[in-house]
Amino acid sequence: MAADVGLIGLAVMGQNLVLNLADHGYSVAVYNRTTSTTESFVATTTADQDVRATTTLAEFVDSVERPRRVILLVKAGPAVDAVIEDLVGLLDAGDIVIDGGNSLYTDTERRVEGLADHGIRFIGSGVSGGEEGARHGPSIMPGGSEEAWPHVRDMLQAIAAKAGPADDEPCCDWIGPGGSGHYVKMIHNGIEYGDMQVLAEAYLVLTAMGLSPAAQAEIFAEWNQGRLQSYLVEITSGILAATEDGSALIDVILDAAGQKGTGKWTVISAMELGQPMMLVTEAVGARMLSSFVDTRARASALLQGPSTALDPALTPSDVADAVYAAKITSYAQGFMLLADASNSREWDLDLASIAAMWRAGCIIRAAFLDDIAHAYRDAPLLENLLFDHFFTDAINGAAVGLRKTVVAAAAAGVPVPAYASALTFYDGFRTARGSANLIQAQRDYFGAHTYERIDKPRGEWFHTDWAGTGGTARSGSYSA
Ligand code: 2AM
Repeated sequence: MAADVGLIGLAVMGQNLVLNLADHGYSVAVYNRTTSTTESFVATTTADQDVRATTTLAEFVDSVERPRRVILLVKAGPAVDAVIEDLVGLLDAGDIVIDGGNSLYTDTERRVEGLADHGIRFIGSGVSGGEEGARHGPSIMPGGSEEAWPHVRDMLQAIAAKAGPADDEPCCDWIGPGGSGHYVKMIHNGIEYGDMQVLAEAYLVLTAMGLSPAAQAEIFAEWNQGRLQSYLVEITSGILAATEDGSALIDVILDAAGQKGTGKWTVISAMELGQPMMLVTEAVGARMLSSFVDTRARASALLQGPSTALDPALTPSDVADAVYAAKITSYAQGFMLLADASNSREWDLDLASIAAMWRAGCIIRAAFLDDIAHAYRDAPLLENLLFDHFFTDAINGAAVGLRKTVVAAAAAGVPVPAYASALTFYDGFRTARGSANLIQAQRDYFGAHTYERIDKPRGEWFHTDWAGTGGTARSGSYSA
């Protein structure tokens, strides 16, 4: 009998997804470019895991039941196109290809259209949760060819993480057309950059308070019991508790952060859409600055900061508020971007469902995502997360500690870009009349870009001959 599903690409994510599928009763045909990997992997599976090795793509395709369901977990980029090109001639119309790798959403968009020309239904699915998630239940974000969804729904929901009060709500649902599945995964990763930076700043401020990594591990463990409960807070506690030869391991790790680009792509998309995803932008920038290790060492000898110590009135509870307020701000920004992307690309994203899918399995999983899911379930067209009454109250409360933390950190010269950015966004957002009137006047002064007036209807544009030397010509204008 043919296998229920096929999977190509047996690196660690692929292997773990195969085992997850097999544990849920699916028979899986597997193929990998390097055959020895296929053979050694299949040799490790158990008798009750129905995993079948194939050594050529033709044999692989022949061994999967029709309409075929073929999952790709090959290296994102040209490798995905290469495998698709080889597959196209072997598959039949109606077959389904699911790319579960970290593809860029614009590539997915192109592949959905390209394969539709061959009658092949293509799904680009974000899969989050790392190796452990892939093995025991990731968050799965499928998008693309919607008529394929009924054929893969049960399978993907079976292997996904489960959330909710009874742990029976799969963290996998249909995202939308085109590249929307991979787009939502990209935003997940961008938000993850923000969450990590927010916690790294807590570590820096608590360190400036004189708290040892071991003491901080306890604080993070305590935070993990309340509103900050999340996978990243939990592992941060474990990281700060870890020792090597009796000393904190964190103290010997080089402070130069790596990145694979999903944070950067999130920021690029936000810029393109004109959305102020400021906290994640700072998080990406902070990683970039961290990589200049030698230059920073030279700068530390040249550039002076304040000699003031951190304000002793600042407490770990203020820092907890800073973490919470910064997180709320970052998610408000992330959901602004998702809402805009949904509108401009006509994806019709269900924001409540996306928040619900991130409750378990993925790296940003957190109790707090339940609150976001509630907010958008109560009001699908919510203009902004901060307008939901729960979050309005939450940020009004936590902004006090955030402000205290930013002030204390700035006075002592401790860099907290994510907190400062969150506070700036918060203050800017709640300022009904800001300073852009001056920007508009400057633009009109040097470039005759015109301005609107508060005493006239929106859309009426005025120009002033500021220096008394200009003509009456006006420049064309656009709004970002
Ligand atoms: P490999 O074991 O033969 O290298 C992650 O790199 C996965 O993608 C691996 O399973 C790898 O196969 C596969 N991969 C990378 N580039 C590929 C390509 N051009 N064609 C097919 N598979 C590829």
